[in-house]
Amino acid sequence: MLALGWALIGTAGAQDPWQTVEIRADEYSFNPNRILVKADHPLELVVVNEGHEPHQFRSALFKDQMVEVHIGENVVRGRGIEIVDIAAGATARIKLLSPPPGQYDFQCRVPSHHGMDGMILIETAR
Ligand SMILES: [Cu+2]
Repeated sequence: MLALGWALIGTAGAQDPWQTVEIRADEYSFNPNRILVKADHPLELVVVNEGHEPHQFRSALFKDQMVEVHIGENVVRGRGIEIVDIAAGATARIKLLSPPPGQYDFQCRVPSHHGMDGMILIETAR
């Protein structure tokens, strides 16, 4: 259960629903590649690798944040996770409890994967 996964780093308020955004990766793009969400509300990025090659989801957004990444049965939780590697056919669920406002690039930097770029715009909630 989600709540258990977050138990170590605090619990999102019951009134604070998750913002879930699905992003599909393939050769060689992310779709969508422009994402708009609200700051300070829990965010789950579901990155689905629909391609035939491994892809990455990298973002400076994760740099100073506590992030929880689920890929299949594997869960990694920590601060400073900047690169999430996603095998062909796999799905990574990347969770942040309180995304900070700002504009954050994301990309895949596997050599020759040019064009796999995008942007997450996190707006201050009103
Ligand atoms: Cu790639």
